[in-house]
Amino acid sequence: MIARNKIITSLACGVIALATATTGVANLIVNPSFEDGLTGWTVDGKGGTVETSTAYAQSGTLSLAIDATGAGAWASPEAFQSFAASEGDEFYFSGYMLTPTVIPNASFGVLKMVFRNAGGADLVPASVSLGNLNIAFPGAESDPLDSSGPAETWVFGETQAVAPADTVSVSFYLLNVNSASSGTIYFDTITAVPEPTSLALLGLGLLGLKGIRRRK
Ligand SMILES: [Ca+2]
Repeated sequence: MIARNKIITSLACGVIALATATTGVANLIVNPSFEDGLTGWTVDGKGGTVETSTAYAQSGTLSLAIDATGAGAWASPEAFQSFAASEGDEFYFSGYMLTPTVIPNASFGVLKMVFRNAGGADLVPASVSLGNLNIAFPGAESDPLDSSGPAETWVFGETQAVAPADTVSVSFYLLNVNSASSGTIYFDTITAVPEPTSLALLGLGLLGLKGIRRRK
């Protein structure tokens, strides 16, 4: 009877762990809403600028403004965060993008997940279950905010992908892919989480159960 109670306790812990997983506490991104300035983010304006702005905010009072003005054509200003990763790891990446005016040319904003090997080369994802697979510039991308998108509206983007062989890192990029130095795209409320979180925690719960049975 005591052993059975322990098993029930263990199951309860598993349920609590699952409940925790579904509340989204596992966001890898540091400062995901830009309320702490650029803390946690690596930025490169590539001739344009990358800075926080109060002009628009999807959450809090700040967003990230990536302004391509001054960047040459297809020099794409960026902000990103990187983490250790291994083959078979799966990640979900999402966030919001906004353009003040309808984009007038081939420029676009996009969220892009890039896996790399120990040599720093970009790897083609093993699979992409949400968003779009890019083989030419390897990575997993959200649908873009482009000339077909609305102005002054936060547009949600997401992608999910599995790391291929030789992966040592994953990077989560916010990009203003700029065809004609065409201005600012705003980003806010960024999420990157390992998937499937719930299954991994369920596995830990079952391991716990096994241990209790052994000790009995
Ligand atoms: Ca914000």
